[in-house]
Amino acid sequence: MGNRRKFIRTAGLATLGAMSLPQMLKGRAKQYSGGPGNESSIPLVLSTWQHGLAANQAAWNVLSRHGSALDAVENGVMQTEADPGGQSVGLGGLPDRDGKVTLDACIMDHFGNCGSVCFLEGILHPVSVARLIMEQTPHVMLAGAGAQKFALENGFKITELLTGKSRKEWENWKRKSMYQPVINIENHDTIGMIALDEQGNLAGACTTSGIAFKMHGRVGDSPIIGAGLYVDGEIGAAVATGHGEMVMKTLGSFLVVENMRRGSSPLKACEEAVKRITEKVKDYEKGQVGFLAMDTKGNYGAYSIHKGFNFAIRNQEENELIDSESYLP
Ligand code: SD4
Repeated sequence: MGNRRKFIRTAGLATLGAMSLPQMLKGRAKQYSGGPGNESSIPLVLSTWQHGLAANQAAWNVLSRHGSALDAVENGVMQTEADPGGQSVGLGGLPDRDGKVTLDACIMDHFGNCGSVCFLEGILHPVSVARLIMEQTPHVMLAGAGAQKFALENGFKITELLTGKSRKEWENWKRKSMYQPVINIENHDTIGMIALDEQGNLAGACTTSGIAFKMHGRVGDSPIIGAGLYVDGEIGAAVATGHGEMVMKTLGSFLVVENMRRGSSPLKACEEAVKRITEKVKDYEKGQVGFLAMDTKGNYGAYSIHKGFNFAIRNQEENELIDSESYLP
């Protein structure tokens, strides 16, 4: 890794060890300086939202022991899937309007191998099912009952994912039966993670219970390769979070990677993809979308429609939360 390791950073980040994890969780995100020079040392892992701090740490446990980016992103997002406190991912996720927790997830490596599950119920680690589909079937995506059958046949167990807290929130929601998601509140916290290992290989994973109180059967962007996640081992990787329909209409993560292919920095590439949404999607200001990207050299960037999106970075020196730039204040 020697000559690939770079220590140029522009985000002004604190060194690891200066804060405990609980302190970091309480702390406000730093303002991200943006620009093409956001270069980090590698290995490096980035993920969406505050829960990314803990997820990144799980990924770092793999990367720091010379592990692959693919193993790191799976291990990283599994941490979030198993955390009952997060109400947009796995255990404890808010259900759909019928009271069912239905999960979407995908994973992709630097060769372009990918696997995905959608509308999956009762399985704690959809990302691992996605990886198994990638590695052991001729397919990319399995849905619903078929995905669950495949998981059970391969040793996964049924887990009750609806916690008391999420059930109560669903029951309260049903009383009002309003479907007006609150930006950065009700529908955030999908985990999208991208990592670059010391071999210089990229991988990404994305996992979510989707938009709270969605229609039963609704599938968002997160399991759609090119929408919620895209990795091109020669160019870079990107993940999306937020209002999935807007991401799907513009194939957001693929667009971010294609923008990088044409020479945009990760930050600029994310900004251009957000601008595409603002140009093509009606009422875009009613939803939030954030993109997070890195290239093969460890340059990274993030951009969202609304202020409020942040991401976590973990490398040798730091484990920190950073505010993304945004189109709207
Ligand atoms: C979805 N994109 O299902 C997901 C939700 C999300 O942060 O990202 N929340 O539309």
